[in-house]
Amino acid sequence: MKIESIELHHIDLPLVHPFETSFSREFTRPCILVAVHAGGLTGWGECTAHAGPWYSSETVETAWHVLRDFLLPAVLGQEIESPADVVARFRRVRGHPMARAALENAVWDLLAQRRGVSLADMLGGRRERVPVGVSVGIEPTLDALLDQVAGHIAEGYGRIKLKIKPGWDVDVVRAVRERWPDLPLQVDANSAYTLADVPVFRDLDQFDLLLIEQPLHHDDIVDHARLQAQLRTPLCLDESIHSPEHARWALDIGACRIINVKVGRVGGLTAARQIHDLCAERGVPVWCGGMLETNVGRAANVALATLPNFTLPGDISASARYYREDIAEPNFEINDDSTLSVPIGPGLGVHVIPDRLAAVRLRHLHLP
Ligand code: SMG
Ligand code: MG
Repeated sequence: MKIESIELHHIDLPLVHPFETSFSREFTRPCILVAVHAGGLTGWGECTAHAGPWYSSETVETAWHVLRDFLLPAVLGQEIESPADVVARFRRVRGHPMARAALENAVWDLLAQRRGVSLADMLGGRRERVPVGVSVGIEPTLDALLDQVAGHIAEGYGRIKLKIKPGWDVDVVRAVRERWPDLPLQVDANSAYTLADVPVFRDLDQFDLLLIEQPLHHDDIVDHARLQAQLRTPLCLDESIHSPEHARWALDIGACRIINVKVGRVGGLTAARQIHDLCAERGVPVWCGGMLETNVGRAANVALATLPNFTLPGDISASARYYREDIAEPNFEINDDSTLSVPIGPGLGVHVIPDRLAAVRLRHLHLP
């Protein structure tokens, strides 16, 4: 189908609770939403880049630039029949995976709508519900953290991820483990440590964690392989994996035993599914990471997590954990078995509410 026009919406949504990691404290979630128009249909994609280059080198501004000046011109007015056509047109662009993913994923939604199938069906997923957990940020005090964890368990979440950083690690994990001895628990350091911290990870190794996520440098696999060799707990890479090639290199050298797949970080649903397939072949479990998405990005994550090798719970919590009023409906709710239900409508299965989008919009572009 011929791509007739594309819109970029730069929005900023207030979070219901500040989210602190080893690198930043976020109060709102700025992001770009991409709308692709063709044949009377509109496909939506979300760019997961944040305001500053803290989680990754991409920002809202770099993504806006690359989308407007390079990616939109590569598909506007073109005949696109499959996501592979978009991937082929983006091949010349190095880096900027979150910008590429936003537009590629909007085309997936568009093409799924045209076929009248859900995005999960189009990806080849099988599940009707996907297992999820909640990622709990760093809190001002240990008591405040324990209250947060207790609240999320009461809401129905069966797996908790704790953000850690030097000075907020072993004691925090011990306190949570003592109070909930059987809770499926994992930690995420967002690259806050070095190999000099091996003793910290030896301590964390005693707590029966599901995994330790991205402890070392954000681009590293070599030091992670050295650390993994000394630990019983599986390491899981997040920031270090930007493509299927990165995933293969990391697995080849034993840098991790699990991979966190984020559609934005790896450059779109096509690459995300390739990483899923590679890991399935090698017997390596994957799970779907989160970037505080709106319901647009959340719906894409839920669809991705229906693939069979997404065997660990995703960081895909219910909409209410993030926003008082999302820009798209319906909201995702947590089921009593710690899952989210997969939308069955065509495409993403959520629809953007124009008034809500306009109310939080900072900038708008409609090309051509
Ligand atoms: O969407 O629930 C969510 C957040 C999950 O912890 C989460 N994401 O490194 O995995 C990660 C972080 C990145 C968030 S950037 C502020
Ligand atoms: Mg992470």
